[in-house]
Amino acid sequence: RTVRLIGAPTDIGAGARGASMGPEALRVAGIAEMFTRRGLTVHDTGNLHGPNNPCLPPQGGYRHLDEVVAWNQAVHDAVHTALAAGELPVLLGGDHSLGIGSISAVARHCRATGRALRVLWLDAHADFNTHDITPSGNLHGMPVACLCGDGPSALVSMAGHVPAIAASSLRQIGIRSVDEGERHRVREAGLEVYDMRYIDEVGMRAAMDKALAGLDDHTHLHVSFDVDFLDPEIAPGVGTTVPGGPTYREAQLCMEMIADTGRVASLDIVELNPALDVRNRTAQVAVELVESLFGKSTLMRDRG
Ligand code: DIR
Ligand code: MN
Ligand code: MN
Ligand code: MN
Repeated sequence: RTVRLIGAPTDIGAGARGASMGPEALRVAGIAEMFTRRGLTVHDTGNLHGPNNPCLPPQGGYRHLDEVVAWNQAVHDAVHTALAAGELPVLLGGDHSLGIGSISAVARHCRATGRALRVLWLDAHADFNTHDITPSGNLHGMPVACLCGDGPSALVSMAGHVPAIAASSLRQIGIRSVDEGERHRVREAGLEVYDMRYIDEVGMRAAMDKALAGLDDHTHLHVSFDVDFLDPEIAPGVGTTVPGGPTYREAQLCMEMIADTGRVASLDIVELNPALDVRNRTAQVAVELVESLFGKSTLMRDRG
């Protein structure tokens, strides 16, 4: 299997600057060498190009909408091309608004090949805001809403099908920051959310058993890994830290259980912000966890 690395060096959808340095920090932390160790062939296509960050205030509830559309179009096309070539796309972000282009391309590929799609959204945030309820105007707080059909038409219809994904194909894990208006929308849409309280009460194992239930042999499993999913103690290099996240071992178990399904077919690694990191430690942790996601395990063990 060949992994295609796609760098998208932009922080256009975020509040803090610096996620634009994410792709290179992940390469410096050895992401390509890690995939090679896992027995995969690595095809690093380098970085995509797009508009600079103009650092403007929101207009009509969105900051940098045109620029976010341009970056997402580039990401959509690159991810779709990788899938069509039979490679496994790994998006090196960049902020999480890029999940719109990435996941809409994955969904388009699944529709064309008649496969079911399951999206695992690992994040401290629900990313389900809309222009009328967003506290920030930052589009990295809106990708899930856009994918489910709520948002500006250029983003919502990027892959030619609205909504790009059914809300029922999504599972959110690690959530611990949901804005007031967003909370109501999450409830109304019936999103399946395994928040930190749920993980505290039943444990990561039971939470992941539920999040991974119902996959079949043909399901395309997409993992959208917002690095702020992790507790800031182990992952300080993100723009919007939220305390009370998964520990190293909880996160590793989460990744190991996803790996056990054998269904991972595309991945986003987003929101890594090297400007806020300590000696690239967060990039290193992200690479270690992705190694578990691709099947690194301590012992040989039976499934189940
Ligand atoms: C917040 C922050 N909910 C917003 N969102 C973040 O601005 O919409 N998402 N950081 O990753
Ligand atoms: Mn090439
Ligand atoms: Mn996010
Ligand atoms: Mn987040």
